[in-house]
Amino acid sequence: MAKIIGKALPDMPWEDKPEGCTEPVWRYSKNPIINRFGNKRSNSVFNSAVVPFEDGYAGVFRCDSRSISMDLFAGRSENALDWKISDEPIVFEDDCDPEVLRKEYRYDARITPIEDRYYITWCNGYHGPTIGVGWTKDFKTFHQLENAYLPYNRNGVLFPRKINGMYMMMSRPSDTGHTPFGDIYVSQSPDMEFWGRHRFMMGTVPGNTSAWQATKIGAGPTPIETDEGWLLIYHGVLNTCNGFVYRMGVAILDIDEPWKVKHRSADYIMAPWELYECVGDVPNVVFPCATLQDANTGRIAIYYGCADTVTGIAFTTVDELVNFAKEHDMNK
Ligand code: BMA
Repeated sequence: MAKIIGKALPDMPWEDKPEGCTEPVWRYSKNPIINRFGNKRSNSVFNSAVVPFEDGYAGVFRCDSRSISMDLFAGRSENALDWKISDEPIVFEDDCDPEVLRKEYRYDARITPIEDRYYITWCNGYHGPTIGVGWTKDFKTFHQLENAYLPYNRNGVLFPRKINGMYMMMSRPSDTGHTPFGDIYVSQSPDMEFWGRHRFMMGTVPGNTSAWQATKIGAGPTPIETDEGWLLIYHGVLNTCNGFVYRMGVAILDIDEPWKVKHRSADYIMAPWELYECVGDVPNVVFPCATLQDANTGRIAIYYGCADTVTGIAFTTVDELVNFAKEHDMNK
């Protein structure tokens, strides 16, 4: 039995695996949990992050507006299913270089609690996409730090604690457009400002052995610490005659040197099968950005964007994912 190293979260959303289901991940029966109309001006609400906060939950949501501009909005929930999302985008305090606050666009946030702060990373427009970094303690006042990298970069995802005394972040160097390539790297920082010691972690899989991740891959939710290593859920993309298709995969990373991949599944764990994942503003996308997990039971709820339009959740357990990564290991 694999074990989550972390906190108990007995009240997190959960449904047992349906009878007869042989998948490693199963969807919430009432998906999607957030529809297009998550706040006043939203065209779509997806690729968003949530964390346990105080006696409930807090989140940072990607709400694309009716003018199709991308920005981040704070939200709160008692049960992690019904969300109240602010109508006004997050405003960062002016306690940093004004150049950093210059806003072009922001999207696809992750939230990573480290020590007494909730760090937020997102795809931040700065002469092209790069990784924005900020933090909050209360989800009311937000502070922005320096962009982590030069453009162009996407899918910046922090590890939830220092490793060997360093903050560590995954990222996916990219281009200005709908990048037709992309591998995951890990970078280190002593202070959340200067990032270096860049290490290749894992890349696309060319050929015919795991084609769902042949075009590009990117880290998903904050990795989950387990007694088997870091559990990473990520997205993999295949370019088809109808455009990109986004699926989800799982890997287990070395706990001290997380750029070393111990196991990586050749089979996807989840793919766009349901109507709300296949029909929307961008069809055929499941895009995970957060999990909630309970260390006592090993339960995991994955929060994911569906067809770049609505937000869904899906359930699994640490055991399901660890076993799946080992059983379908592409290096076996
Ligand atoms: C990526 C990002 C994601 C989006 C995906 C599919 O490049 O923009 O936010 O979900 O494309 O459109």
